[in-house]
Amino acid sequence: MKPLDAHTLEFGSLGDERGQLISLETVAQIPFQINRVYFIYANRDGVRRGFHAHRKLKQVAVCVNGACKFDLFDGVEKKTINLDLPTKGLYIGNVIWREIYDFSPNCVLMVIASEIYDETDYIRDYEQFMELARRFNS
Ligand code: T46
Repeated sequence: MKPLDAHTLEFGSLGDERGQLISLETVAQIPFQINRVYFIYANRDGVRRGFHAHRKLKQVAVCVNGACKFDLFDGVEKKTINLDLPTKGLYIGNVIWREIYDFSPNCVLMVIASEIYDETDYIRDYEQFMELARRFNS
């Protein structure tokens, strides 16, 4: 059985007397070629997002401001990750169901992606996800 393909990453901050700066580069900090970046912010109170997996896409999520939580499930193993620091990233491999919740009012969630946007890469149907996950993750 494969372990759940998601883990946290620790980013070094280049701080000086003026403040902090974090640089994220392909390979050095991000374990794939970066092809897209998007931001999620101004979420309504109590909202949950995600509810899908990806066939091919790999991503790194970072709360550059505020905090939120990720529930991850590969069809066998579950993990909950609390993102609450700009120095903490979450790498998520493919065929992993994700739900994102507990967004703080000031949360800005930056997501770095390995591919450009492609709706056909999404598995939004839970039964379809479970069927693929059984083959892919066990
Ligand atoms: C993920 C979690 C963490 C685009 O047109 N381009 C894009 O790059 C993205 C990410 C989305 N969209 C469109 C698709 C929908 O019409 O924006 C709308 C909202 O996207 P979605 O409902 O997929 O948002 P979330 O927050 O449920 O999921 C997003 C990402 O889509 C997903 O890959 O892992 O954030």
